[in-house]
Amino acid sequence: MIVNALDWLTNYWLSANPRTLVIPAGNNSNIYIAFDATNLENPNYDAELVLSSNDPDENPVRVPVNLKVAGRGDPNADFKVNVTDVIYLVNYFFKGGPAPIPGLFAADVNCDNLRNVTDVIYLVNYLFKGGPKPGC
Ligand SMILES: [Ca+2]
Ligand SMILES: [Ca+2]
Repeated sequence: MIVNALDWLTNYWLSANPRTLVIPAGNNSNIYIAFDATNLENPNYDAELVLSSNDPDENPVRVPVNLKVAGRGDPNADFKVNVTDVIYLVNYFFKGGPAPIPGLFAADVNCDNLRNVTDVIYLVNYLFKGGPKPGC
């Protein structure tokens, strides 16, 4: 019988269910890992899942975890903010193009809870005129 426990530093964006389980020898079980990017503004989040057990050969097992968040100003979700995002927003606002991939919040570049041409201007100012970066 192996007793496993999954643990990590406190990360509100990463969760596991169950966090502790008992697996009889010769069997297996699933642990469901969930990522939640709600209210995350930074592009990268790192953590390490640590699987502890009573197995003397494999204790603990460490699994690096990385979450990339496509945020405001990155409507095409390529994790870069550049002129292609300006084009994406112009297409979305004025030409019936696809909605921002990460969600509609990505089009609200200036965080005023509106999605319109001022967001395009804000993004152009950031990219080409040293304006403030997208985000709240
Ligand atoms: Ca982008
Ligand atoms: Ca806005």
